[in-house]
This record gives sequence, C-alpha cells and structure tokens, in this order.
Amino acid sequence: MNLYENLKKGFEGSKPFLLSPHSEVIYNYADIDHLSGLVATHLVERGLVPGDRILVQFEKNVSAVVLYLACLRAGIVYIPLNTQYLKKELEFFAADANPKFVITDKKRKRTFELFIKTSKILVIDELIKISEKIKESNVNYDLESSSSDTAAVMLYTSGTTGKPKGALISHKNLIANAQALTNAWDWSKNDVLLHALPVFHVHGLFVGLNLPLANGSSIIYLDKFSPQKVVNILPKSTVFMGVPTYYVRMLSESALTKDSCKNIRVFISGSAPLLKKTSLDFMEKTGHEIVERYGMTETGMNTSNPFQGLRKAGSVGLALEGVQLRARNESGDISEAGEPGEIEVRGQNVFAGYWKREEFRSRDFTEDGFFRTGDLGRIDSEGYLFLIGRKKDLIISGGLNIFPKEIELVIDSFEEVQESAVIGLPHPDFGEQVVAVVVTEETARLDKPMLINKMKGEIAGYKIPKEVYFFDELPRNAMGKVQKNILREKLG
Ligand code: MLC
Ligand code: AMP
Repeated sequence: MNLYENLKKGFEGSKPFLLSPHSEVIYNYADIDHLSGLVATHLVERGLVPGDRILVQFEKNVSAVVLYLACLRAGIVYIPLNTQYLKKELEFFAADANPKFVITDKKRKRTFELFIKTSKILVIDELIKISEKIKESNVNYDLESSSSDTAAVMLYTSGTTGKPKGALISHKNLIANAQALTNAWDWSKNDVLLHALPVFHVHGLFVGLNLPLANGSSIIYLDKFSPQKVVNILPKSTVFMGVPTYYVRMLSESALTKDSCKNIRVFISGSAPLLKKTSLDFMEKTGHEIVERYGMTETGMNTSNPFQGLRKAGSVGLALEGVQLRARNESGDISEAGEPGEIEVRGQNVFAGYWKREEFRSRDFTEDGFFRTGDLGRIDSEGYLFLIGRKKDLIISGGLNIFPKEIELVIDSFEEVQESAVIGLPHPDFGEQVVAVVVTEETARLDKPMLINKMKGEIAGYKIPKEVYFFDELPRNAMGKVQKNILREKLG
C-alpha cells in the first residue's frame, strides 16, 4: 500500500478537511480525494511515470496539499523547496534532482526559465485549472500503485560541505511515522489542527498534513505564521504545533490566555531547542505544558514527551513506537544510561539514503543500520532523551537549518575577503542567529551593510548574517583549524 492508500482509510467524504482561517470549508475529504485524483491523472497523461521527480516552489496555499497528494497517488517523487531560495540555490537543486517538471507560481516562472533547459515548467494555478477540466469518466482514481518501499518525497537538507543533499523518504517511512505519532499524541478524527507551518519541511508537510489525513481530522490552514492570527484561532482548534520561535512570538500576544486555549488538547514544539523560559512562561499564561518532540529530515519524528505520562523538562522525550535510539560515546562505544554521545536512530521511520550518494552510506549509517544524526545527547535510565548539542556544524534559526560552510563559501567568494568563519549565537526570537566573522584583504573597504548587500541576491534571506564582525585574523589551533568555540566565547 502506498501512503495515499493508507491515509485514505481514514477519509469520511462529507467531513471537512481544509478550513480557512474564518472556518469556511475549502475542501471536505471527498473534494480532496476527487481533486488530487484529477491532478494525478493529468500528470500521468502528460507522461509522468512512477519514480519521476517534480521540483516544487510556490507560496503556501491549498494547492500545495492537492499537488502533494496527487504525487503520492501517481508515485511521483515530490520535491518541495523553501520559498526563500533564490536563483543560484534553485539552479543547484534543478541540476541535482533532474526533475521532469518544475511546478511554480507566476512570479517565479521567469526565474526558472533563466536556467531550466530540459524540464517542463508549469504554473500551479494553471495545472489545477486544466486538471479540473478532465472528464469525470476519464479520471483514474486508482493509478498503478507504487510499492511502499519507493521514494514518496525527496527533501533537501544541507550538508557539512556546503552542498545540500536530497534525502529520499519512502511511503513506508511516512506511514510508520504517522502511525507512531497518532498513538503518541492520541490523535483522533475529532482533532482540529491549526496549521501555520510552511509545507516544504518535515514539520509542516509530514507531521502537519499526514497526521490529520491519516485520522480523518480537520485542518485550519494558514498561509503563513502570524502570532496574532494564531492566538485568535486557537479557540477553534484542538492541536497546535510549531517551532520554538512561534511560541516566543505568541507569548507577546495579550489575547493568549487560559481561556483562549481551553479547547486545545495539546501544544507541540520541535525542530529546534525549546528554551526552559519559553516553556515556563507558556505554562503560566495558558496552563499548558508544551510537548517537545525531536525529529529530522532523514528520520521524521524520533521521540516525543508523552501525551499521557511524565513530561521531563529539558527532555525531548521517549523513543516513538518502532524507533530505536542509542548514544555513542567519544571512544566509539555505545553510551551507558546518562552518558553523552552522538545519537543514532534505527526504525521504519528512517530514510533509505541520500540521492546519488550511495558511496557515502557507510559514513551516514553504522554497520547495523543505525543513522548517525550528528546530534549529541544523553538517554537517561528511563529512556528519556536530553539533547545537549550538535556534532555537526549547524545553526538553527527560527526552525530553519543553516550550514555555516555554505555561508562561508559565499563570503569567501568576494574579492575583498581573505577568509571568514560563520557561527551561531543565541537570539531571543530565532533561538540562534547567523553571525559572520570576516578577515578582509589588506586594502579592501568592506563594512557590514556592504557585505550584507553583496550577499542578498546570492542566498535566501534567512541565511544572511544578522551580525558581522571584522577581525585581523581567525583563531586557529595547532592543526590550522579555525577555533569556532573561541569565537563563540568572545562574541556570545
Ligand atoms: C525569515 N527570516 C529569517 C527566518 N525566517 N531569518 C532568520 N531565521 C529565520 N527562520 C528573515 C527573512 O529573510 C527576512 O529578512 C525577514 O526575516 C522577514 O521575513 P518573513 O518571512 O516576514 O519572516 P517571518 O514570517 O517572521 O518568518 C519567521 C518564521 C519562519 C520563524 C515565522 O522562518 C518560519 O515559519 N519558520 C519555521 C521553519 C520550519 O518549518 N522549520 C521546520 C524544519 S523541519 P529580510 O532581511 O529580507 O527582511 C525540522 C525537523 C523537525 O527541522 O524536527 O521538525
Ligand atoms: P532538519 O535537518 O531541518 O530536519 O533539522 C533536524 C535537526 O533539528 C535535528 O538534527 C536537531 O539538531 C534539530 N531538532 C529537531 N527537533 C529538535 C528539538 N526538539 N530540540 C532540539 N533540536 C531539535
């Protein structure tokens, strides 16, 4: 069974699926089944076959849900991209993924036309319109079913070398994770999820869509996170999920009270560390203890604090059903309970590997099939995981991952620059912020606004440093390696 067939078991035709912020029904379950069937049929008629890839970049709207489901039905690998990515970044993804179709909006079509040579470029609104014209009798609702082992989605995640890698996530991975989360959070058809996350990442796409779909529940669908809108709609919702920055921002809203949250069953946070202060302030204002969970692109969700049972402060909870977790200490041995180490994960939720990187498998996975997460943590004697840092050089800003190497490569490419080091420092809103330390060529004239300006057309806005420092030289150890810890201590 593919993921769509699995999800469909929970559909009830007349039940509202997607609701607008004003509670109007956009699609009920019969509508979404019909429309995704039309689009899937149309894509197949245009020559797409199971295993073909489509690259997707357009602002969040309900068509993204339709297209995602259509791809699941037709066995087409769905590759959604962050809407902040600019031409240079898009060029890389298109060359790497080699998609048959690029699906975008009117505004972005021109950018893709500048470099796309072999793929077809379609505008999402037009695709939906044309699909709607297909005669009912020609719609193929039961397309050739792809096996659950095949890739459903490819999500790009940045690598330490500065080049993103495509993680191939199978139907089976997603089915297992939706089932485990349903049980962990007691999800039911009566739930109404307030969905404010983007739909190009694991969090908003898989947790935020698959879970309600698998249970036949409703979603109030916001195009963008706005703390004011979210707080106003909370009374009509039973579940809210977000990155820690959402909770920080919601706390500034005077309308956030115990009363406005009285219908909420559970608040869930993930994608970045939730500060203790945020958690305590939220508890005081709303009476709700946020449930923190831990996941990643390659694995989906791994752990969660229990919905019923002890939620330990500072912990991301217990391994989900079917997920095996362990820590490996610095000597390369499996850690004892409480001993820190790199977290390794195995289970049906874990992806098969990266696109076109089969040769690196032994670096990414252990011999017995555990994925090396690059996260550091300790697992206590009761199985609760406490994340304590990262082995990988990664910054998480507002729930978005930024690999310093990628930013350093951009800065170093400017002729005024000799070298640079990019680090993450605490930020009250984003959790972490990107900070660049730059050594310029002797005669160069470069200041912060000039550097930022140069970077603006090159990379997505969220990767641009919020702070820039100019140093005469970078601190290095005896091996010549830049000592980022010294920079963090000095500037933090
Ligand atoms: C936007 N900007 C950011 C940013 N988002 N800067 C740093 N970090 C971010 N996360 C910048 C823009 O480039 C722009 O810069 C300015 O802020 C305003 O842009 P905006 O679009 O108006 O910002 P805003 O709407 O406030 O967005 C912030 C946000 C958003 C926190 C609401 O980033 C967000 O929704 N984040 C969630 C990401 C997410 O879904 N993560 C899950 C990954 S999955 P300028 O200079 O142009 O003004 C994962 C696995 C797991 O990690 O476990 O879940
Ligand atoms: P991504 O590659 O975007 O999927 O991001 C995954 C990374 O986000 C993980 O490897 C962790 O470093 C981080 N992460 C996810 N959830 C949490 C959490 N609850 N607390 C701390 N870090 C988290």
